[in-house]
Amino acid sequence: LGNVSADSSAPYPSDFAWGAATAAYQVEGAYNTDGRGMSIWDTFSHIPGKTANGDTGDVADDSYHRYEEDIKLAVEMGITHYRMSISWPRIMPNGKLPLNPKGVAFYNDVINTLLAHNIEPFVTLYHWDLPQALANDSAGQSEGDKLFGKGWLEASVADDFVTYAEACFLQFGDRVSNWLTFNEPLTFVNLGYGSGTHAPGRCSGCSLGGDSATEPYIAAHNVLRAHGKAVARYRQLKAMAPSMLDGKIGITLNCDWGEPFTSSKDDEEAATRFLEFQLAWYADPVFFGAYPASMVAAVGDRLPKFTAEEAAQLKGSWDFFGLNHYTSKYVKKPDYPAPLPGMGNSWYADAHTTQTDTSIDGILIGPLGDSSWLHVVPWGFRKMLNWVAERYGNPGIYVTENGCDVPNESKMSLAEALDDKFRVDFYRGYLSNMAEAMKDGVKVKGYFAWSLLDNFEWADGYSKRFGLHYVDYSDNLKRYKKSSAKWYHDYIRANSPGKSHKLRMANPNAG
Ligand code: GBH
Repeated sequence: LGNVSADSSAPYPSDFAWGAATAAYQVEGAYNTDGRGMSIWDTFSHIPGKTANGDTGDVADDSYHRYEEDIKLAVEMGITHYRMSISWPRIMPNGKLPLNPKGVAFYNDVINTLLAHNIEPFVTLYHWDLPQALANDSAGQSEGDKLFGKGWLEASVADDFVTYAEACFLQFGDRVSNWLTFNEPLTFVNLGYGSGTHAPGRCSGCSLGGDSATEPYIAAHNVLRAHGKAVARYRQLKAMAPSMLDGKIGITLNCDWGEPFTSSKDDEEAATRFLEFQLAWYADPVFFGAYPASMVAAVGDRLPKFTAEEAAQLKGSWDFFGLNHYTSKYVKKPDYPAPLPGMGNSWYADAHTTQTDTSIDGILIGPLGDSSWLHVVPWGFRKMLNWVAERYGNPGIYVTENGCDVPNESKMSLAEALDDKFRVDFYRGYLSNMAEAMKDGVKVKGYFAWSLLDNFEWADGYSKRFGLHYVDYSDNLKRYKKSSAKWYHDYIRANSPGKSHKLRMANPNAG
């Protein structure tokens, strides 16, 4: 594996959060156990043709029943923090009150088990599994409307989300110090309402209905409204019960780094637009209370407007910046005027950029993982972190996801897959660039590897593996340590001057 030594001048503070991440629908399985309701991902993954090999999250890693074993893997790896998500329909089968006591009990068990092992839960409220029942509430005309309702297109879903968030704060908030409202709205909005490749499968021309010119902007708008309201509610509750709730809250946003294809002004502006259309679309409202000017100009009337009250609520609705980052692209200005000819309006056309994987000299930006979108570009991570720090006034940043899949891993023998040198190189490169960014002055407070273990990779089903641990889907879901898990363990140990993060107490009486 090569030598793992402390990144000597890496200024990891003693309370740095070293973690790994998962998400409920990707690992839990037990989709109809103990009163769990259906989510739009259950419905979507059961439609033939929507996922690779027709895979679903019905069983996934069965972490619902095997969470103790998974936490043991986390303990053995030496992480201080575990990022997990709560399944909304597991604790609210109808998307609304009342709560499902068995669902609540499950998350109490997970949280208490983590704390009993000195691992802090870092909890995402929404990692894409909208309760199907809410969708049904608003059923409309098209095939997709009937199946899914309007989901995030419906303004009232923001209020349902706040009810759900409040229930989580009250049930688990005495033991959870860090909350994330949403995971990657860019991804579930663009793929769910722009390209139709994720639930609820909508786009212009999609059989389930949709309108890629308007719906992504409407869905994003409602997600942002929901975020603003949920953060306001958390702060209200915190003020009322400071001894019970004294945590921090934020949102986690994903962004690929955009490196200008040439040093021309056109390409530099295109690269900035590329970053603004991904990250600033969400982060500007959260930090500044307004959409980026480039989007206001390009999207025009199709971009909804915040009321003065909403803008004020959104502005400052963060205690830290949550960032998911995987890869980088070269970006250039297309040689046609916006929008893309023949494509009509869409987020892609509005952004008016072209992405390429090869430089002007014909050199690949970085080795390709198993997924066609994932090139390994460690230096892009350092630039990405610096860009966030500069634009948003150097906030504390948690890198809430970073990781890769390995070319052909799913086709390898078990022994070959466990020897994942490619992934070790990925982490070595990205972590050393994160350390460089910290030396540049970026305030990184924590880092979460995606993922603790192989899991249901959305539309790619089980055909892509991002885990530090291997899950044998052909042999009773047995877990194995990959080389990368051992390497990460050694890296954490070499770079932890001493754990000093504040731990809450497990509460055996909760629930
Ligand atoms: C994350 O998304 C998710 O949060 C996590 O659940 C997931 O398991 C993990 O990454 C690994 O994928 O197929 O060309 O339409 C990462 C950001 C954005 C990467 C959407 C893939 C799809 C490109 N993702 N992108 S494409």
